Amino acid sequence: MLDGFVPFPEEFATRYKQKGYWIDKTLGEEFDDFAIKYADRIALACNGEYCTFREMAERVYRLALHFIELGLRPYDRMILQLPNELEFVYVYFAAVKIGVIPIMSLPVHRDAEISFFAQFTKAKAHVIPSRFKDFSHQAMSHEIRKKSPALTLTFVSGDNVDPAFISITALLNDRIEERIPVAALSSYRPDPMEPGVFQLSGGTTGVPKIIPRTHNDYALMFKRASEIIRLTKDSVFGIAIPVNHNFALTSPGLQGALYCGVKVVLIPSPRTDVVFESIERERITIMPTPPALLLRWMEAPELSRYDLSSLDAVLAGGARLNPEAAKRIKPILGCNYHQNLGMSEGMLFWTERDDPEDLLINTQGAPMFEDDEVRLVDENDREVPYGQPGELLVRGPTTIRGYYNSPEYNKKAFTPDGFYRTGDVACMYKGRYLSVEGRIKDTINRGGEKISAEEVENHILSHPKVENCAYVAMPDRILGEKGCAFVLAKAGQDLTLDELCRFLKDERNISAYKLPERLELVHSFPMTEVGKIDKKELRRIISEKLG
Ligand code: J2J
Repeated sequence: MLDGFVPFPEEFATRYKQKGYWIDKTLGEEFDDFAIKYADRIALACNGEYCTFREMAERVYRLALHFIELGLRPYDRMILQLPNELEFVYVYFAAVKIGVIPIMSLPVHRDAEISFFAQFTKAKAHVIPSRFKDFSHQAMSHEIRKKSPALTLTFVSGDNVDPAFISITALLNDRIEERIPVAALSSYRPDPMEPGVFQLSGGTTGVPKIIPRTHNDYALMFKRASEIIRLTKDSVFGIAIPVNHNFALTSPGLQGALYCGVKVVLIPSPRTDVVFESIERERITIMPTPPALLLRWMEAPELSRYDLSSLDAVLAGGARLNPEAAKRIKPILGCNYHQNLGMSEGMLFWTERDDPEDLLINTQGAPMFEDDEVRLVDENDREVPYGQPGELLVRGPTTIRGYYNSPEYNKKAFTPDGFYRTGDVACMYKGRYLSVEGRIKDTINRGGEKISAEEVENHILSHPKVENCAYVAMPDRILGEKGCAFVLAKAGQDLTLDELCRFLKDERNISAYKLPERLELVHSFPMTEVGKIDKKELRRIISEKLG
């Protein structure tokens, strides 16, 4: 078993298998099945390029053989940082096919995050675009490799590949299967009970937490989600958010769509015009989207210039959808919607199309499985009365039992009997439906992107002019929340937002989405009774200030 992985207890694993949730197939075997079943259909579209399931499989197997030849083996880790492009799909499935565990990082991650993943997981490979939004991932990979002895392979999509790195295009053009038969891949079969994918936690701690998803539970997740949202062979699935994210990859995402033989359109940018143009051209029927993007689409002046009549449903998740916004979806976009409450740790809730209006608008849905266990508890872990708000604790056949290699933190993040403490506050509503009412975890949810306050605070604290700081959410009409830094400067020092952001970006190398969008200089902090900075009060102060 992979060191640092917390397996499901025997008794639960047996039950989940007996009940048919887990079928002991690897994600690679799932891929083999749909690639054969839908061979001649179009699997992928991106920027006007198309490929069939057969072509996709040929490229996936070719890359997998190259990975083996280059020394990658089951359970090796690979940091996968590609954007929404065809190469992402080939690399992802090639990795899971031979049990190499992709770490689903984002193209916007920078040295601070990637170095941590490389060192913490001892990843062997880093997969990057040659250039993305004017940033050189290649220069970054060089720097990271100097600090990360295990990282010895960098794979690059696109052209102008550094000679020290490996070109994915060159691998795809080299017909290795004429030297080594594709059947050889079956010798590299991972155990479906072991982690197949490492997702990343939005996290509440100084460093991101790594979420090990097993082949068994990940496959269960995308299959059931694809039924709930009613994918049919005529659906066309559009992905405009980073495909690396759990929502876009597995809920039901890329994997669930391909499993149903559905064409997946990888949209390179969430920009409104790019998205609308893609919907019109590819006749997209269904799309996952955080509420922030959905609001932008609904308010876009160019909306009426495009034919979006193919849209059948949007999937709204990642942050709370305002009920007023929910009511406007059908009149404005002319389509249905499903709300979902998801988490990379596993459990997923959905509203369904035929749900009564009240549930559809006001709740984030019900769990997917009978064996999904949900508890709402008070601060002493006692269950709250039905209908009252409490912290959401979850356990079930898709929910992890521990973060990778984090035994101490796991004691806090999970109950002794294995429930994951989500940090979300929810109310139970008509049966098993939930509505999210808030959260107790110290994160900022910026349009669906989660930012750990502690992680950013640690970076801010390293600024030479900063004495103390607190990073909190401030309200934003479109994004829901943005980050506001309250800073107590050292005596006689002044600090501007610009100066702070430049430091965080250039010296601390953190991703742009984590940067504060407002700075409040203070002379002291409100404190709680136990002597901690009172963030609740800071959130109140900034909300009031912003009106
Ligand atoms: C309020 N908060 C929500 C919602 C997620 C599908 C969809 C989303 C994610 C995801 C995902 C919310 N209303 N509808 O993994 O598979 C907040 C909660 C939750 C956290 C998880 C998927 N939907 N949230 O967003 O790991 O706070 O996963 O605990 O990024 O997002 O974040 P993440």
